[in-house]
Amino acid sequence: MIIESIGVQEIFDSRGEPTIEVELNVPGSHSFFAKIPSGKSKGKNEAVTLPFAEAEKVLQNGFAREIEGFDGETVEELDTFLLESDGTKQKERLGGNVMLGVSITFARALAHERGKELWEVLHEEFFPGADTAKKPLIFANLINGGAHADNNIDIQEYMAVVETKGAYTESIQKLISFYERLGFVIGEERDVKRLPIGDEGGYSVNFKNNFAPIEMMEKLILESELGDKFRIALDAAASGFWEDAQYRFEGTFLSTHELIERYKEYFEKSKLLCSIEDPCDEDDLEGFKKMVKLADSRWIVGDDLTTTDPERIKKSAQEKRITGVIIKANQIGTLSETCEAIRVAQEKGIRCIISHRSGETDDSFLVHIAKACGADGVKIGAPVKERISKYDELMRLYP
Ligand code: 2PG
Ligand code: MG
Repeated sequence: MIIESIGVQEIFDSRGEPTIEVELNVPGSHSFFAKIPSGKSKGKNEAVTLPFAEAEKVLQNGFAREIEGFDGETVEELDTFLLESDGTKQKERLGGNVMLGVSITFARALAHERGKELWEVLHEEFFPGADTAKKPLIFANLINGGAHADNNIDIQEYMAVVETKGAYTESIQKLISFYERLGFVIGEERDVKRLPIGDEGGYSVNFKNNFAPIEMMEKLILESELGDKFRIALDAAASGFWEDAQYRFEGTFLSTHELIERYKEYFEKSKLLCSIEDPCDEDDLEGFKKMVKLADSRWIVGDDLTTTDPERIKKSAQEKRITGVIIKANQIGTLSETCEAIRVAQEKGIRCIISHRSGETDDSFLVHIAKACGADGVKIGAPVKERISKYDELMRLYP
């Protein structure tokens, strides 16, 4: 597959923030596109995101010419070329967002040439033994707090975790009804008709404390007789409330030990709480370790801690800081490294959740990564706006 040219356009994500779309042209007048999402609560070690104007400059200042005429038959060949051309630790020269756009469009071009889907190309190259029929759990963020919302809640995300045995259509229908019902109950309690919505489509209102949203979701799940299909997960995104080596939580400062005591209470009070992402700050490694011990069979998931970096995931798994990991391709910047991160996690027995960003586009490449590797979960936000494309793609890819 020969690359004829590449280009970059400015587009806007679900938060109305600028991001980029990459275009790749191959001989025969075929063009392929990739829209890159963007995050707000980022890990320190994520690949650099270049703003559109700088991304355009990178192309004009030589990279567009450098890549013209590239010829390769695998995603890895292309990514090796990109990594060599960038030559920096955090993709400062080319930008992780530009590199990922080129990586995805090239994989899409290979898929087109072979008459295949993107997920098939990734499966064949990176995960030949994986079970592509395995249905990932859906992690749908229904109540937003932290950096993603304008309310008094410190925890960033309260998610419904939906298990699908039959067709996705049915479980997604149940999720939509549940999301609406939750909105109705929250609105009725506060006597408001239109509820404010956070960055990922979840309701963004005040609660009496950080546990109250769990309580409300649990009550509603049980009342709706969904207790066998729905559970609850949190993304604490604790780096967001870590200040001077303490956690600012419900208006007071807590030590790691005190914060973990709160989570312990949550586990005791909630039967359905099954997973906590980034329960501690990304540098509070001992905190993560204690959480894994406390959590038993519940998942302790790394995101800011691990930043889709194979080395960081390996270390975190070996040190028993996590039992699950969030995979976000734009945290690392190429598909090959993303797939390597998944392979490392799978080898270490760590669950993989392929995730969106808070600033999403209608590009659904994450669902293809999930199917290619037989992921344990997909994290895609509430079933609204740009996120609907991910739900649609789930239904299409797992008929
Ligand atoms: C997270 C994500 C997605 P952001 O923290 O897991 O939910 O948010 O894209 O802002 O990092
Ligand atoms: Mg997170």
